[in-house]
Amino acid sequence: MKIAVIIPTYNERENIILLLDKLIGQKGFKNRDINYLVVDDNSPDGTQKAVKEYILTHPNVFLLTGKKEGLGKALLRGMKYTVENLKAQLLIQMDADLSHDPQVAPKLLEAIDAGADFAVGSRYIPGGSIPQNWGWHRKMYSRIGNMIVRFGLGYPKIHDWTGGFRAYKSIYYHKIHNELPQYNGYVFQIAFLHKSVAAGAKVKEVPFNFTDRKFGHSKIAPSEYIKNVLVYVIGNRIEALKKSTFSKFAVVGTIGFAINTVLLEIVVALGFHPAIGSIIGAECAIISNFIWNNSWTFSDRKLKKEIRIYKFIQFNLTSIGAVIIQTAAIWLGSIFSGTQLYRYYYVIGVVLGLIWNYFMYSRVIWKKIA
Ligand SMILES: Nc1nc2c(ncn2[C@@H]2O[C@H](COP(=O)(O)OP(=O)(O)O)[C@@H](O)[C@H]2O)c(=O)[nH]1
Ligand SMILES: [Mg+2]
Repeated sequence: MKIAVIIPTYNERENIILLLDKLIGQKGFKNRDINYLVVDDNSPDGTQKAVKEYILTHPNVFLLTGKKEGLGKALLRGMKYTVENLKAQLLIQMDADLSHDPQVAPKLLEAIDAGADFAVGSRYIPGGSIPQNWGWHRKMYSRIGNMIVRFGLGYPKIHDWTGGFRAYKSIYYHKIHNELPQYNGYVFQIAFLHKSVAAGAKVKEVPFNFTDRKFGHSKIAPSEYIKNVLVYVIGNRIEALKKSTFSKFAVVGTIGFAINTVLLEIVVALGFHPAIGSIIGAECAIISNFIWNNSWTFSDRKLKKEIRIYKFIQFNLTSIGAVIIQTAAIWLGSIFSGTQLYRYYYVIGVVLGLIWNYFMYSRVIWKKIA
């Protein structure tokens, strides 16, 4: 299998050759078909000159240059090049500053050999660590940021989202690269892992001890870190909610409720009995709910024309069922504690009625056909 190691650099002259030497010398890399790609954003410190000299004696090392547009863009360019030009099926991604232990790189490949699609170098599982000498605020940013992602996105089993020391099958680049150009810095690392997992990647974490760089300095500002992480996680949750069947069901129900109320008022204002207003309002709401749920909430299970009338009758009966549940809640409540608390039981009744409706819609009327 063809493998490529992608190393983004910006002012890493002192580090990059040391790192390449260590990687190429790894026992675990012998007998593997590995190329190395340095993605440098025209570093002013002479990184490119050092790499070009190194390439003269190391034909499996490549250099990709470009203008500085941030780490995310550099990584994407690197992925594109290794996949399209070097035909890599497996990619390793790591920092140039020796923070990512070269001895762990072969272990990432072993995790893939053992069945994972995406091996994540992790500082936050037993055997891994962050540097002792990091200031408390940097430690806190990193820990809290990763916690927010873990629990906010709902993947508690993945502990390190921002480390950026990883190996993955290039198929995930093909699947998700179109969704990535808007992300940068740490958020790029989060988005890449998150979208890969959402695309079905099986993840295995491999512990490693993150060491502070000896040469040069960090380019990624931690100040915006928590804010950017929160924006990603919250944005993602809102997107998921928008797509969820239940929230669409709630929107349709609210529209139905508004139709019901407005029609009741209009019919009464025209001089008719409120009971007539109620019947007209309720039936129009039911029709609206049926149409919207069929064409939007459950659009993936749209009803065929020939059964629509039959399903509409079923839908009406279901709605009567909700009215019965709501009335029964108020009636039973008033037997236990008198009629003063009717509003309280009304709310309970409405909630039970909603659960009933949602259950009937999703399991009976718009039942999934396996
Ligand atoms: N090509 C490129 N590499 C970058 C850029 N920003 C950071 N890097 C590289 O990405 C890796 C991680 O950056 P670093 O500044 O060490 O971040 P930190 O370890 O989170 O403090 C290093 O190898 C950097 O040289 C960039 O804009 N372009
Ligand atoms: Mg670093």
